[in-house]
Amino acid sequence: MAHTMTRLLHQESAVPPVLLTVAGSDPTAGAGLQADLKTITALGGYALTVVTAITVQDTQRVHRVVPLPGALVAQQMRCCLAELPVAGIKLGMLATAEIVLAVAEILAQWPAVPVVADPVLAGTGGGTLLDAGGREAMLQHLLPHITLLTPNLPEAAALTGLDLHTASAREEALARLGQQSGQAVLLTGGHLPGAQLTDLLWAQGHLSAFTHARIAGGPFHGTGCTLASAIAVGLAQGMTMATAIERAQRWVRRCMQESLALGHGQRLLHVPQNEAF
Ligand code: PXL
Repeated sequence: MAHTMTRLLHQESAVPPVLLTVAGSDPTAGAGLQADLKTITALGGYALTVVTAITVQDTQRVHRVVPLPGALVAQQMRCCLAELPVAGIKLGMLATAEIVLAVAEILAQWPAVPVVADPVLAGTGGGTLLDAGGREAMLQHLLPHITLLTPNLPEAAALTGLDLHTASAREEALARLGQQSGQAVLLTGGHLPGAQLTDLLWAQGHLSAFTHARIAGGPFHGTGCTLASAIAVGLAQGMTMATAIERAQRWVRRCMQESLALGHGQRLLHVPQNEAF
């Protein structure tokens, strides 16, 4: 009887879309692989988690980064992709040029799977999370395989070499990165001052703006990882890019509102309890 019930429950519940996140471990679980796992699960996906690096950090700073060999990252990805029905990939901290190149090679073999990439260069409180060669490798080899790139302002400035203090420079940066990926780029506006913040989407030459009231009380740890993961789940669930972005922004804002000041530094994003998204 109990066995039959279990079987019925399994049959009746829809199979969640499978998301593969490729990211660094953050032991505070505000950002990184742990943030991805929380968001993907909460929004109705099943997360496969490929580790790229171990970071040692608290809420104040990154103390140490130990990247894994590129071949080991590639082997984890290949093993998951060969067996499991991956409907979306999220890329976070890739740590080294070697890992970036290994990941790019695998993405080239799975062109039908949408890829959302957060070009993680540094921690919220400092600390280098991608080596100098990695940046160049990302531009040349990774971007062509990416469906949506989600840089924040410092990341877009570092990737383009542009000073992004004016709106026209920001649009120029978006167009440059967009043309290199050929698909879409979302430039997040949280680093700009003001009571309102605007995320700008470049998609096949068209710009659109998403404006929200700023949530006070930061700094927050994990906003970039949480946003990119949430968008990846939405795309895997069949949402349009704009709908996936809007749902992800609502999700990040709720996680910011629920964030916890557990240490002495940044607030850790936290999953709202018992809410449907
Ligand atoms: O928020 C960017 C980020 C991504 N991934 C890992 C991190 C951080 C920030 O500290 O530690 C593993």
